[in-house]
Amino acid sequence: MKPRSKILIIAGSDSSGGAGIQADVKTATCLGIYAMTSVTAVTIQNTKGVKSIVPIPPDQIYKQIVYTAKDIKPDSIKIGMLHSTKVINNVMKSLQKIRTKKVILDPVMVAKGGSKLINEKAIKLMKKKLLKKVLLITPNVPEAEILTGLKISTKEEMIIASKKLIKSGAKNVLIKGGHLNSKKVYDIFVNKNEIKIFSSNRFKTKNTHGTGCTLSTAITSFLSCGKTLKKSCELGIKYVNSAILTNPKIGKGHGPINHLNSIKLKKIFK
Ligand code: PXL
Repeated sequence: MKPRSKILIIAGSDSSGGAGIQADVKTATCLGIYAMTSVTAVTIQNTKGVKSIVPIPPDQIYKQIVYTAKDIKPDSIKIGMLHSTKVINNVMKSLQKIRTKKVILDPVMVAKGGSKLINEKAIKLMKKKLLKKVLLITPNVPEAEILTGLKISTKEEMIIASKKLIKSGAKNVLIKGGHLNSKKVYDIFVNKNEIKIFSSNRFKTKNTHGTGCTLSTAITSFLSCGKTLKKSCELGIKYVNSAILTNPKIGKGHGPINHLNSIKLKKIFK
């Protein structure tokens, strides 16, 4: 096949390959999409945790975005790890310049092992400005709690938090329920006009590293080839569920999921 469309990914690198930009490029590729990147930070990590984080200078992040998009216009954009206010400001400036409407923000805050991937001031700026400039935000429950100041322990409280985010200026919100203790996993999609609850089976595994990155990029990918936002969320959730179910069980800690679940290899390459 040939690429169906083109996306730009603005995110941090995960040396272990399971999350961050590596997960994003794999996801887009396995869904038939051409992926461009702007790297915001380089992390040193394996499945057991993050060892260090080296930030990329904010003006370099800006230039990666603007110079790349000037040549190849992205159909949609995914934003992941943004660790400082300077990075957020540069990303906002670049988005204004390249004028792509379909922008998805995964408000990445903490890695699986507990390492912080964003500072406090940056969270405030994200809430105040960036949140309002994107088409969709995809927080997990702990991130939604920080963004709203609310405690979330049930599906109903997820809906209340989503509505609060809409009130504070978000256009569309998908809160991911994987962190709750419920038997099923509920992901809640909310905008001004509707509430849609996606219900999935919960798989018992510790290998869920990179699920958030993968979901937001899968949604960005489906959106880039013309599907509606709600359909893109539904298909993105399906792709992640299938990737968790078939996870390759590699690494000694929280292992990666299986991005290849959508792919069939031609016989001549086997
Ligand atoms: O899953 C959040 C995330 C995002 N971006 C990078 C990461 C992680 C988690 O480890 O390393 C670069």
